[in-house]
Amino acid sequence: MKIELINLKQINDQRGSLVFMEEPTNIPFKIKRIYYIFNNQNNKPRGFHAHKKLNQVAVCIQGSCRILLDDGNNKTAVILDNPAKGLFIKEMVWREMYDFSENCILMVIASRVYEENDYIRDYSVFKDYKRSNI
Ligand code: T46
Repeated sequence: MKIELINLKQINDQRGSLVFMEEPTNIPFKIKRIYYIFNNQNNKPRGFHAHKKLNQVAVCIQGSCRILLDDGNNKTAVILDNPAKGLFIKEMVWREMYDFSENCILMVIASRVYEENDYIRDYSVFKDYKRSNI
């Protein structure tokens, strides 16, 4: 599937670097929530779900990890290892995160508040949703 990476502007000066995320400049939805994933234990993978309505941008602000995206037909994996690169993860895309570096901090910008009933955590249910929405 097509991977959409967002190049976030990195502003460097003699003090260091700064990256900003702002709607609509570089985030394509109204930002409702921010969370981050860190302290990964024993390289345990995460994710293994899709969202019915949630759109997100994931940025590895420290270290690196891989994210596999699956639209129901095709799977593509991408490495996130740059704090100025955002991965746009649209609704109804299955995601798996793995290969976390020890220092990885994965920050996620989300279009909706947390809603457990927006998650599809069963891959066969995800495939059924995809089939019924063609
Ligand atoms: C996603 C990937 C990239 C909350 O209470 N509020 C929140 O905003 C979030 C994100 C999670 N939680 C709770 C729900 C679970 O009890 O935190 C626990 C861990 O969440 P989950 O197992 O869904 O975490 P991941 O890493 O598998 O998935 C997360 C996001 O949940 C998900 O939306 O797309 O990161």
